[in-house]
Amino acid sequence: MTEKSTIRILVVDDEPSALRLLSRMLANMGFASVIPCNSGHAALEQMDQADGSPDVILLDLNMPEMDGVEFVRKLVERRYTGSLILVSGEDERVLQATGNLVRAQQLTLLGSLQKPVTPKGLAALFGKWSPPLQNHPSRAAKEVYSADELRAAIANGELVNYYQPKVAVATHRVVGVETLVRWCHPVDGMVLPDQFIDIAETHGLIHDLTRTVLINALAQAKLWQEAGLVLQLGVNVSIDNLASLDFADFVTGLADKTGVPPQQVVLEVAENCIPAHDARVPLETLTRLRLKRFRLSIDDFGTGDSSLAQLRDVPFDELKIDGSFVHHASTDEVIRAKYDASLAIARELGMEVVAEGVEDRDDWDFLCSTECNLAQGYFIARPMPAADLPGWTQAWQERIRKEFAAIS
Ligand code: G
Ligand code: G
Ligand code: MN
Repeated sequence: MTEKSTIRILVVDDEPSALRLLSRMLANMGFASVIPCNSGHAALEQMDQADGSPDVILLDLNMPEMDGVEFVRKLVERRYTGSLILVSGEDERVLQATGNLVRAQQLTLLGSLQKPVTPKGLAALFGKWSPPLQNHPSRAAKEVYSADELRAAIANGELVNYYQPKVAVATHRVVGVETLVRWCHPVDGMVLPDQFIDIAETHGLIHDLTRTVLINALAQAKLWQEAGLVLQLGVNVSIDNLASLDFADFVTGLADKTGVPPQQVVLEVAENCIPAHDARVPLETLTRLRLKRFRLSIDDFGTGDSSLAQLRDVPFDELKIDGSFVHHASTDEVIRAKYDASLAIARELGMEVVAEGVEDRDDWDFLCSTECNLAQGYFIARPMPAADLPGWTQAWQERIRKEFAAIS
């Protein structure tokens, strides 16, 4: 957990009384680093000279010289990566319209508050805040790793699996996890997969990588099983894995040896990796795995350009709607249309549906109003080390009781 005392907050409001009130409220909530600014210019000056940009900015929309919308544009120009809370005396629709503008710029909006701001409203929005780099605290900039470094890392056991829970929308039960690999680098700390999966794919290391991930994941599933936690286990596979003639035998042999039933293993294939009609080996691999009762899942659905024919060629069990068609679906018509279309395709082909990227309560409530089966995303849990899962599962039960009282 990040200490409240280390979160840097900038409050921007032209009214001295509002500025004082907000600052005092934040101080009472335990935030120690709060900087008041009486104009957009003052805030930008503060950001330019201070060491490190703020984590959260509370922004009043109605200011005489630089208004809130203009200030947001300056934040984009400065590549601000922190979060934003909008504050205004304007009506709900103005706040909502500005919120849409903010999100369209890919800024993180914790929410909007109408004046007069209450401590409760403020606390609710800060409850949504999480450090953007939580999973890789020690690394700021991207670095490029060589194939040799990665090869050594795989051989030295530096790859560790994180697991992100998937829960049933109707019952709230935890039904499974998705395995997400990380490189526990001795110097750089936790390195995320987007910094090494490509390298593995282009340098022929993806076979060793996926095998390592699978071996660790199945061993873990077995341990959970023995502890009474029966979970579906999702594992991401690359097209290169599918194109390898011995992959199906490897996976089958491993499940057999570990004692994890194939029905419990979900192999996730990104939509843009779904084999074409004439890709004989990948299609063979997927069909053989399905015959052995492994579950097949289409990942990141909506981001690729697969045809209906391609989707029909492979007996997929599950379709994961990409997070970009889930988050904000309740308020954005375009997102919602893509979500609905994805859901309809999955239903047409008899697949279970997983919504990815469920980030907040609005997303969750929206899913509950649709026929979606499973949900995954930061609102439920971030990817976590295996050791945290039993504790998280207990905490989730508790949360269900408190937050979703209507359903048990
Ligand atoms: O966890 P995030 O955790 O940042 O994952 C980023 C991307 O890396 C996702 O697209 C995910 O599918 C991919 N990824 C994570 N783990 C693996 C893995 O074990 N194998 C492959 N091929 N991709 C993975
Ligand atoms: O591509 P794939 O769906 O396998 O990868 C999942 C990726 O999405 C991982 O990087 C994971 O950390 C990330 N992720 C999981 N939940 C959320 C979420 O709620 N919001 C966002 N933005 N990313 C998420
Ligand atoms: Mn995935």
